[in-house]
Parts: sequence; C-alpha cells; structure tokens
Amino acid sequence: MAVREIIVAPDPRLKTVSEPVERVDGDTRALMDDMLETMYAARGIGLAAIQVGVPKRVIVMDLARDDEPPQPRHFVNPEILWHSDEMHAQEEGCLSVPELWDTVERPARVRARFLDYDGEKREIEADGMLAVCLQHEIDHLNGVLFIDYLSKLKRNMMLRKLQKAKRLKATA
Ligand code: K1U
Ligand code: ZN
Repeated sequence: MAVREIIVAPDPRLKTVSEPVERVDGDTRALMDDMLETMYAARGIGLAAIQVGVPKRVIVMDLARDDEPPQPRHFVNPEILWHSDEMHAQEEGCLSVPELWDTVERPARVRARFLDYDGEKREIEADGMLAVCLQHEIDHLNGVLFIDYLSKLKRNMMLRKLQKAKRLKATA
C-alpha cells in the first residue's frame, strides 16, 4: 500500500470524466487500498480515483468519527438511481481544494448502486453526510468540483488563492 499524491485545483485532470471499471480485480483493489491510505493520511473522509490521477470510476470513503473504529467503504462504478426532491445545504471541503470550504445545496437523500471491494452488486439508500459525500465524490468522477456550484466570483477567488498557494510552494 502507498500514499499517493493528491492533485490540487486548478488542474485539467480534475475535469476528466472517469471511465467505468470493467472488472474489480487485484489492480482495482490495490488502487482502493492506496486511495484509503492516501485519504487517511490527508485526514479526509472521501476520495475519488481521479484525485490521485487515475481516471477510473472508483471512490473510497470512511465516515467514522475519531473515537470509532474505521469503517472503510468502497464504491466502484457508482450510479445514482434516485434522489429526493428535498434539498439539504451543507458546508463542503475537498482535498483537491485544500483549506477552502463553502456551502453547497444537494438532494437530501439518494439511492445508489455500485460494486463493492469484492465486485459484488450493491444498493444503498443514503442521507446525512453519506449522501453529501457520495454525491460530492460521484461529481469528481464526472469532472465536477464543489466550487463549480458557487458563484463565478467566489469560484474565481478560490482558484486564484489555490494558484497563489501553488506558486508559493514551487518557490519555497
Ligand atoms: O473529495 C474529497 O476531497 C474528500 C472530501 C469529502 C467531503 C468532505 C466534506 C463534505 C463533502 C465531501 C474531504 O474529505 S474534505 C476534508 C475533510 O472532510 C476534513 C478534513 C480535516 C478535518 C475534518 C474533515
Ligand atoms: Zn472532493
């Protein structure tokens, strides 16, 4: 297992529409293992494969609190089958948009199908943070970031901050 580098916006790779996984094999499981290790090292609660530069429809997540045992979740080829009309506004962050948070409104509940770590077909109905995180991560698979839901003014301000942080890091 390895901690991989997380791509930070602005970066054209984060705009990629990721490809479905044909078979959940050893390579897919090794990718999910690395993604979880990367996510835990960054203290995140979710990660999409494109955030480590792999354009495959793979997500990992762990919503356990610090005082609970780890609850790693794996989603391969996730698809939203249904979403509620009711909306829910929640502050979101992103490991590819470090240290910047803002409120995004999304459907409060979703039902999704996906393949698990063993390649078995699964369906879940999600609300709360699981629904928020699942929609946020599926957006990554479609090349969408949470900042894309904000006003152009806010988004451009955030992108300028990220660009400046990258320049400072490169000259440090
Ligand atoms: O997609 C990602 O980069 C993961 C992202 C998931 C997410 C968080 C909040 C709302 C929607 C989606 C993160 O994990 S951001 C980091 C984070 O949640 C966190 C970081 C430090 C302390 C506590 C939380
Ligand atoms: Zn994100």
